[in-house]
Amino acid sequence: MSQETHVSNDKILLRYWDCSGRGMLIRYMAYDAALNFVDEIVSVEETFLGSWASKEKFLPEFSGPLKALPVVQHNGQIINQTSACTQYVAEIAGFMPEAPLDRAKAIMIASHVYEDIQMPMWDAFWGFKDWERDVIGGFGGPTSGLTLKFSNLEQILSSSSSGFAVGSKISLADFAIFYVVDSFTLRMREVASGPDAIEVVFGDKPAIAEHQEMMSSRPNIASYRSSDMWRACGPYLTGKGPLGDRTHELDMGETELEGLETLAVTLLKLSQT
Ligand SMILES: N[C@@H](CCC(=O)N[C@@H](CS)C(=O)NCC(=O)O)C(=O)O
Repeated sequence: MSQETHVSNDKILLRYWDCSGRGMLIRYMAYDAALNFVDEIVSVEETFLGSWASKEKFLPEFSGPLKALPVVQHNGQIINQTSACTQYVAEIAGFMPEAPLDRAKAIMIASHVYEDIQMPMWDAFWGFKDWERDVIGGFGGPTSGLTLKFSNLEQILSSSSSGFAVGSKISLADFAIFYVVDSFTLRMREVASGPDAIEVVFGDKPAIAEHQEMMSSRPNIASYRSSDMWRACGPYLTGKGPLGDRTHELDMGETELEGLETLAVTLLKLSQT
Protein backbone atom coordinates (compact mmCIF):
# COMPACT_ATOMS: atom_id res chain seq x y z
CA MET A 1 0.00 0.00 0.00
CA SER A 2 1.04 3.56 -0.48
CA GLN A 3 2.52 5.27 2.53
CA GLU A 4 0.60 8.43 3.40
CA THR A 5 2.96 11.37 3.89
CA HIS A 6 2.56 13.19 7.20
CA VAL A 7 3.08 16.91 6.93
CA SER A 8 2.47 19.85 9.20
CA ASN A 9 -1.02 21.28 8.83
CA ASP A 10 0.01 24.52 7.21
CA LYS A 11 2.01 22.85 4.43
CA ILE A 12 0.06 22.10 1.26
CA LEU A 13 0.11 18.50 0.09
CA LEU A 14 -0.89 17.35 -3.38
CA ARG A 15 -1.52 13.65 -3.78
CA TYR A 16 -1.90 12.19 -7.25
CA TRP A 17 -0.89 9.22 -9.36
CA ASP A 18 2.43 8.78 -11.20
CA CYS A 19 1.15 10.30 -14.42
CA SER A 20 0.43 13.87 -15.49
CA GLY A 21 -3.38 13.51 -15.93
CA ARG A 22 -5.39 15.56 -13.47
CA GLY A 23 -2.37 16.42 -11.33
CA MET A 24 0.08 18.20 -13.58
CA LEU A 25 -1.59 21.60 -13.83
CA ILE A 26 -1.56 21.83 -10.03
CA ARG A 27 2.04 20.63 -9.91
CA TYR A 28 3.20 23.18 -12.49
CA MET A 29 1.63 26.08 -10.62
CA ALA A 30 3.00 24.93 -7.28
CA TYR A 31 6.53 24.46 -8.65
CA ASP A 32 6.46 27.72 -10.61
CA ALA A 33 5.44 29.67 -7.51
CA ALA A 34 8.01 27.77 -5.41
CA LEU A 35 5.30 26.89 -2.90
CA ASN A 36 6.45 25.03 0.16
CA PHE A 37 4.45 21.93 -0.74
CA VAL A 38 4.63 18.16 -0.75
CA ASP A 39 4.27 16.52 -4.15
CA GLU A 40 3.11 13.04 -3.15
CA ILE A 41 3.20 10.70 -6.12
CA VAL A 42 1.16 7.51 -5.77
CA SER A 43 2.22 4.50 -7.82
CA VAL A 44 -0.40 3.09 -10.19
CA GLU A 45 1.53 -0.17 -10.21
CA GLU A 46 1.75 -0.56 -6.43
CA THR A 47 -1.37 1.15 -5.17
CA PHE A 48 -3.97 1.22 -7.97
CA LEU A 49 -3.25 -2.38 -8.94
CA GLY A 50 -2.73 -3.25 -5.27
CA SER A 51 -4.93 -2.34 -2.35
CA TRP A 52 -6.55 0.85 -3.76
CA ALA A 53 -10.03 -0.53 -4.41
CA SER A 54 -10.34 -2.12 -0.99
CA LYS A 55 -8.35 0.29 1.12
CA GLU A 56 -6.89 3.71 0.16
CA LYS A 57 -9.90 4.72 -1.93
CA PHE A 58 -12.04 4.52 1.22
CA LEU A 59 -9.65 6.28 3.58
CA PRO A 60 -10.90 9.89 3.76
CA GLU A 61 -7.49 11.10 4.90
CA PHE A 62 -5.96 9.58 1.74
CA SER A 63 -8.60 10.02 -0.98
CA GLY A 64 -10.82 12.74 0.48
CA PRO A 65 -14.61 12.70 0.86
CA LEU A 66 -15.10 11.90 -2.84
CA LYS A 67 -12.77 8.86 -2.86
CA ALA A 68 -10.52 9.65 -5.83
CA LEU A 69 -7.30 11.51 -6.66
CA PRO A 70 -6.15 14.26 -6.92
CA VAL A 71 -6.58 15.64 -3.44
CA VAL A 72 -5.12 18.76 -1.92
CA GLN A 73 -4.61 18.81 1.83
CA HIS A 74 -4.09 22.06 3.73
CA ASN A 75 -4.65 23.30 7.26
CA GLY A 76 -6.18 20.00 8.33
CA GLN A 77 -8.69 19.95 5.48
CA ILE A 78 -8.74 17.80 2.37
CA ILE A 79 -10.44 18.60 -0.92
CA ASN A 80 -11.20 16.56 -4.05
CA GLN A 81 -12.14 17.46 -7.62
CA THR A 82 -9.47 18.62 -10.02
CA SER A 83 -11.14 21.97 -10.68
CA ALA A 84 -11.42 22.80 -6.96
CA CYS A 85 -7.85 21.64 -6.22
CA THR A 86 -6.59 23.63 -9.21
CA GLN A 87 -8.41 26.80 -8.24
CA TYR A 88 -7.26 26.52 -4.63
CA VAL A 89 -3.59 26.14 -5.55
CA ALA A 90 -3.94 28.92 -8.15
CA GLU A 91 -5.27 31.23 -5.41
CA ILE A 92 -2.44 30.38 -3.01
CA ALA A 93 0.19 30.64 -5.75
CA GLY A 94 -1.11 34.01 -6.96
CA PHE A 95 -2.29 32.73 -10.34
CA MET A 96 -5.97 33.68 -10.02
CA PRO A 97 -6.70 37.10 -11.48
CA GLU A 98 -8.34 39.62 -9.14
CA ALA A 99 -11.11 41.09 -11.27
CA PRO A 100 -14.21 38.86 -11.34
CA LEU A 101 -14.41 38.94 -15.13
CA ASP A 102 -10.75 37.97 -15.48
CA ARG A 103 -11.23 35.20 -12.92
CA ALA A 104 -14.13 33.90 -14.96
CA LYS A 105 -12.03 34.04 -18.14
CA ALA A 106 -9.18 32.13 -16.49
CA ILE A 107 -11.61 29.43 -15.36
CA MET A 108 -13.27 29.41 -18.79
CA ILE A 109 -9.94 28.61 -20.46
CA ALA A 110 -8.77 26.10 -17.85
CA SER A 111 -12.06 24.23 -17.96
CA HIS A 112 -12.08 24.28 -21.78
CA VAL A 113 -8.72 22.54 -21.65
CA TYR A 114 -9.76 20.10 -18.91
CA GLU A 115 -13.33 19.26 -19.89
CA ASP A 116 -13.26 19.69 -23.66
CA ILE A 117 -9.76 18.51 -24.63
CA GLN A 118 -8.26 16.41 -21.87
CA MET A 119 -11.21 14.51 -20.44
CA PRO A 120 -12.49 13.11 -23.77
CA MET A 121 -8.92 12.09 -24.62
CA TRP A 122 -8.28 10.41 -21.27
CA ASP A 123 -11.61 8.57 -21.51
CA ALA A 124 -10.68 7.33 -25.00
CA PHE A 125 -7.41 5.88 -23.70
CA TRP A 126 -9.47 3.76 -21.32
CA GLY A 127 -11.96 2.79 -24.05
CA PHE A 128 -14.83 4.82 -22.57
CA LYS A 129 -14.97 7.19 -25.54
CA ASP A 130 -14.34 6.85 -29.25
CA TRP A 131 -11.34 8.68 -30.74
CA GLU A 132 -13.09 9.77 -33.94
CA ARG A 133 -16.59 10.43 -32.62
CA ASP A 134 -15.81 11.93 -29.19
CA VAL A 135 -12.26 13.28 -29.25
CA ILE A 136 -11.80 14.65 -32.76
CA GLY A 137 -15.53 15.13 -33.25
CA GLY A 138 -18.21 16.15 -30.82
CA PHE A 139 -21.70 17.56 -30.49
CA GLY A 140 -20.90 20.20 -33.10
CA GLY A 141 -19.96 17.69 -35.80
CA PRO A 142 -17.03 15.54 -36.92
CA THR A 143 -14.37 18.29 -36.65
CA SER A 144 -15.68 20.11 -33.59
CA GLY A 145 -13.41 18.37 -31.07
CA LEU A 146 -9.72 18.52 -30.37
CA THR A 147 -8.53 20.53 -33.40
CA LEU A 148 -11.21 23.21 -33.00
CA LYS A 149 -10.45 23.47 -29.26
CA PHE A 150 -6.72 23.96 -29.93
CA SER A 151 -7.67 26.59 -32.54
CA ASN A 152 -9.70 28.35 -29.85
CA LEU A 153 -6.58 28.52 -27.67
CA GLU A 154 -4.57 29.90 -30.61
CA GLN A 155 -7.19 32.61 -31.17
CA ILE A 156 -7.20 33.59 -27.50
CA LEU A 157 -3.42 33.91 -27.43
CA SER A 158 -3.10 35.64 -30.79
CA SER A 159 -5.55 38.33 -29.73
CA SER A 160 -3.67 39.03 -26.49
CA SER A 161 -1.42 42.07 -26.41
CA SER A 162 0.42 40.91 -23.28
CA GLY A 163 1.30 37.39 -24.44
CA PHE A 164 -0.72 36.02 -21.52
CA ALA A 165 -4.07 34.31 -21.94
CA VAL A 166 -5.98 36.68 -19.65
CA GLY A 167 -5.17 40.34 -19.00
CA SER A 168 -1.61 41.44 -18.45
CA LYS A 169 -0.43 38.83 -15.93
CA ILE A 170 0.26 35.13 -15.92
CA SER A 171 -2.68 33.11 -14.63
CA LEU A 172 -4.07 29.63 -14.21
CA ALA A 173 -5.09 29.81 -17.88
CA ASP A 174 -1.48 30.08 -19.08
CA PHE A 175 -0.47 27.00 -17.10
CA ALA A 176 -3.49 25.08 -18.43
CA ILE A 177 -2.59 25.89 -22.05
CA PHE A 178 1.08 25.18 -21.49
CA TYR A 179 0.36 21.84 -19.86
CA VAL A 180 -2.07 20.48 -22.45
CA VAL A 181 0.07 21.44 -25.45
CA ASP A 182 3.32 20.32 -23.85
CA SER A 183 2.07 16.93 -22.65
CA PHE A 184 0.30 16.21 -25.94
CA THR A 185 3.32 17.03 -28.10
CA LEU A 186 5.88 15.29 -25.88
CA ARG A 187 3.95 12.02 -25.82
CA MET A 188 2.93 12.24 -29.51
CA ARG A 189 6.62 12.33 -30.46
CA GLU A 190 6.92 8.77 -29.15
CA VAL A 191 4.59 7.21 -31.75
CA ALA A 192 5.19 6.63 -35.47
CA SER A 193 2.54 9.02 -36.84
CA GLY A 194 2.96 11.49 -33.97
CA PRO A 195 5.30 14.07 -35.59
CA ASP A 196 2.97 14.44 -38.60
CA ALA A 197 -0.05 14.72 -36.31
CA ILE A 198 1.71 17.42 -34.27
CA GLU A 199 2.33 19.33 -37.51
CA VAL A 200 -1.33 19.00 -38.48
CA VAL A 201 -2.55 20.27 -35.12
CA PHE A 202 0.07 22.89 -34.22
CA GLY A 203 1.88 23.74 -37.50
CA ASP A 204 -0.35 26.74 -38.11
CA LYS A 205 -0.42 28.04 -34.53
CA PRO A 206 2.39 30.59 -33.99
CA ALA A 207 0.83 32.17 -30.90
CA ILE A 208 0.71 28.81 -29.12
CA ALA A 209 4.35 28.15 -30.14
CA GLU A 210 5.46 31.49 -28.71
CA HIS A 211 3.45 30.95 -25.54
CA GLN A 212 5.01 27.46 -25.07
CA GLU A 213 8.47 29.00 -25.42
CA MET A 214 7.66 31.68 -22.84
CA MET A 215 6.20 29.19 -20.35
CA SER A 216 8.87 26.51 -20.72
CA SER A 217 11.64 29.05 -20.16
CA ARG A 218 10.29 30.15 -16.81
CA PRO A 219 13.14 29.09 -14.50
CA ASN A 220 11.10 27.02 -12.04
CA ILE A 221 9.18 25.28 -14.82
CA ALA A 222 12.44 24.50 -16.64
CA SER A 223 14.09 23.09 -13.53
CA TYR A 224 11.02 21.05 -12.57
CA ARG A 225 10.77 19.61 -16.09
CA SER A 226 14.37 18.42 -15.90
CA SER A 227 13.98 16.91 -12.42
CA ASP A 228 13.48 13.33 -11.21
CA MET A 229 10.16 14.44 -9.68
CA TRP A 230 8.90 15.37 -13.17
CA ARG A 231 10.30 12.17 -14.69
CA ALA A 232 8.35 10.14 -12.14
CA CYS A 233 5.02 11.28 -13.58
CA GLY A 234 5.41 13.86 -16.39
CA PRO A 235 5.94 11.57 -19.40
CA TYR A 236 2.63 9.71 -18.97
CA LEU A 237 -0.74 11.20 -19.89
CA THR A 238 -2.85 8.73 -17.92
CA GLY A 239 -2.54 5.96 -15.38
CA LYS A 240 -2.02 3.55 -18.26
CA GLY A 241 1.29 5.21 -19.09
CA PRO A 242 3.38 3.86 -16.20
CA LEU A 243 2.10 0.34 -16.94
CA GLY A 244 3.57 0.37 -20.47
CA ASP A 245 2.85 -2.80 -22.48
CA ARG A 246 1.46 -4.58 -19.45
CA THR A 247 -2.03 -3.17 -20.07
CA HIS A 248 -2.57 -6.16 -22.38
CA GLU A 249 -1.69 -8.85 -19.87
CA LEU A 250 -3.65 -6.93 -17.21
CA ASP A 251 -6.74 -7.00 -19.42
CA MET A 252 -6.82 -3.20 -19.56
CA GLY A 253 -6.80 -2.99 -23.35
CA GLU A 254 -4.40 -1.08 -25.57
CA THR A 255 -1.41 0.76 -24.19
CA GLU A 256 -1.27 4.52 -23.90
CA LEU A 257 1.09 4.70 -26.89
CA GLU A 258 -1.17 2.46 -29.00
CA GLY A 259 -4.05 4.80 -28.19
CA LEU A 260 -1.98 7.81 -29.21
CA GLU A 261 -1.03 6.20 -32.52
CA THR A 262 -4.74 5.62 -33.20
CA LEU A 263 -5.39 9.29 -32.46
CA ALA A 264 -2.49 10.41 -34.67
CA VAL A 265 -3.62 8.27 -37.61
CA THR A 266 -7.21 9.50 -37.23
CA LEU A 267 -6.05 13.13 -37.17
CA LEU A 268 -3.98 12.60 -40.31
CA LYS A 269 -6.85 10.90 -42.09
CA LEU A 270 -9.12 13.79 -41.22
CA SER A 271 -6.61 16.37 -42.47
CA GLN A 272 -6.48 14.66 -45.87
CA THR A 273 -10.24 14.76 -46.47
N1 LIG B 1 -14.25 14.24 -11.14
C1 LIG B 1 -13.01 13.91 -10.49
C2 LIG B 1 -12.48 12.63 -11.09
C3 LIG B 1 -11.32 12.07 -10.28
C4 LIG B 1 -10.85 10.76 -10.84
O1 LIG B 1 -11.57 10.04 -11.55
N2 LIG B 1 -9.60 10.42 -10.52
C5 LIG B 1 -9.04 9.18 -10.99
C6 LIG B 1 -7.61 9.35 -11.41
S1 LIG B 1 -7.40 10.42 -12.79
C7 LIG B 1 -9.05 8.19 -9.84
O2 LIG B 1 -8.58 8.47 -8.77
N3 LIG B 1 -9.56 7.00 -10.16
C8 LIG B 1 -9.61 5.90 -9.27
C9 LIG B 1 -10.99 5.69 -8.73
O3 LIG B 1 -11.88 6.53 -8.97
O4 LIG B 1 -11.15 4.70 -8.03
C10 LIG B 1 -12.01 15.08 -10.65
O5 LIG B 1 -12.25 15.97 -11.48
O6 LIG B 1 -11.01 15.11 -9.96
